[in-house]
Amino acid sequence: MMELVFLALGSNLADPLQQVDIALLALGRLPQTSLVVCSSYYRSRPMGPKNQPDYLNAVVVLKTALAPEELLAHTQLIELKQGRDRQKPRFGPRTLDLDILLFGNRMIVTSRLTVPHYDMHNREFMLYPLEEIAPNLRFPDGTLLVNLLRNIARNGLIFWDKTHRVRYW
Ligand code: A4P
Ligand code: MG
Repeated sequence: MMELVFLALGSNLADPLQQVDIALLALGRLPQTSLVVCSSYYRSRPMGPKNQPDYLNAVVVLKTALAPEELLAHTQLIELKQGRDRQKPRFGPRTLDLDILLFGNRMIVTSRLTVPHYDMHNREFMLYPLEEIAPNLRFPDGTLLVNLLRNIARNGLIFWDKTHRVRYW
């Protein structure tokens, strides 16, 4: 069975634009998986320590027959290949972060995976890109994305640059 997955991308080191472009290519090549759409690229203020660069954030939709933990293994491998250093401090800068936001309508809690993402409802850099590609989105608990967005300020969230807009595959 193919499921729709929403994945968040974040980068604020080593040329974020290139990091995210390369990650999209890698995601498009995953087994039993296809890319459906990617949001615009956004520039966001760092959450956590302020003495780090702005982030490039985006959200993509994948269609996959992989199991959730199989997909996680693949996304972690992509992070590692792109120079991700897991020793760095919590909320610190990173070359590439791939977080699974939603996996179909499933609620998953294992030692390795919590889906929906535990903090997405507080993060403007996840919710606004989501709104761009799935304005009518409803979460597994019934919450509507538009209702979450009412309480979340943009906090300086802007487009990364003029040339990046939604792309469909
Ligand atoms: N894990 C559990 N659930 C999931 C999931 N839904 N998706 C586990 C992905 N992984 C999940 O992740 C730690 C462990 O979480 C994994 O081993 C996996 O089994 P990680 O990627 O190694 O650690 P992390 O992402 O650095 O976690 P941390 O430190 O909690 O960082 P956050 O919460 O992801 O925040 N500011 C802006 N503007 N934009 C950003 O994107 N990102 C962060 C990182 C900080 N500030 C930011 C941004
Ligand atoms: Mg992560």
